[in-house]
Amino acid sequence: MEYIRILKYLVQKNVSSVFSGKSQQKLNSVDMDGIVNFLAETNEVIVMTGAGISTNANIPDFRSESFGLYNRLQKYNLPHTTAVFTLKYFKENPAPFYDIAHEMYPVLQNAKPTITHYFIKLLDQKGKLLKHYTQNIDCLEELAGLEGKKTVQAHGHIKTGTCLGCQKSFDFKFLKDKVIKNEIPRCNECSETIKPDVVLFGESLPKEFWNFTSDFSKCKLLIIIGTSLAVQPFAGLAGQVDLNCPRVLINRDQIGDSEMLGSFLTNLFHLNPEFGSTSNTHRDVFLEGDCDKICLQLAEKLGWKEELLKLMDENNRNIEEKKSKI
Ligand code: CNA
Repeated sequence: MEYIRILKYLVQKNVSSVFSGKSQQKLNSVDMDGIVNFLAETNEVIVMTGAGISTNANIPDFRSESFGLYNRLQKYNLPHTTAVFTLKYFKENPAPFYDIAHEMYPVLQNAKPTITHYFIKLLDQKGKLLKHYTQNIDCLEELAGLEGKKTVQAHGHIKTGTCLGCQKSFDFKFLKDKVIKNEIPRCNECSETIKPDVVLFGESLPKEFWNFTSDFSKCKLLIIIGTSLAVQPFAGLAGQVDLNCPRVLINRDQIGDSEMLGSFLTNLFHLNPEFGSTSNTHRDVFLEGDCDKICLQLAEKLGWKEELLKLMDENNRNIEEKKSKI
């Protein structure tokens, strides 16, 4: 282990110095103000998001210490923590997955987009958003008004489900009605289990995801929000931008600091940003804290705060009105 740590340090230092020798700093300052000034002048922004942008909508993420879903899985006596979200285990025993879904569906149904979702929508309104790549399955970006073609839902979504047997498709209402009654949704044709169209571990990602090279090669600023960047291949997208492209992480926790070999390889090939590292200071900025607070701060510094709050207020009122008519 010690050997790997030393090797990792030497290789990182070496690779970083080679890159930093050729690197061109595009930010006036490698901090929030540098990002704000750069963003004011830049279009072709890509935003990568994870479950952290929806925790303020009361939707738990995976890994947060008290609130995260992983913490609630002990009672299922699983072979390993993530088993409930793997295709193999789901096929053998969908009950724990649907037990969690039973708890989560009412939350998902009532959730409203957060300031962060509206900040992404505003980036689009300002003509700055090239694409939003999300791991989230809650579709809150859509509820915030972001057009479908602007988002790549890399891990699928909960809007539909598919029968594992005959592949028949089912809508959200069908699934929700069963899940809320604590039933496992079964196909009305062949009686096989229906799986929501979320990507479980062991499944391939949707084909829109695999067009990432054309987006990421154009990217001028990468904003990563509310994710532990622990899930591949999504996490590797962070390494797909140009070596000089500024990257900002807005997150409650520092990430990418694992001693695992997987992390060693991703760092070696610069797949993951080195936020907070002293060896890669010319382009990576870590803004630590709650993403809604930080997005609001960014909006204020950009002179967009009033617009952001108005957008959120009006849209949330429309959502309420639509729900009251259902
Ligand atoms: P994760 O591994 O749970 O990481 C979430 C990260 O967000 C952590 O680093 C937290 O510290 C951080 N965070 C949490 N709340 C905030 C906040 N308010 N402000 C700033 N940072 C915050 O989740 P990832 O998205 O990285 O993992 C990928 C999984 C989670 C994907 O496969 C998703 O499908 C899955 N997931 C999605 C949802 C959703 O759709 N809302 C919910 C739960 C899990």
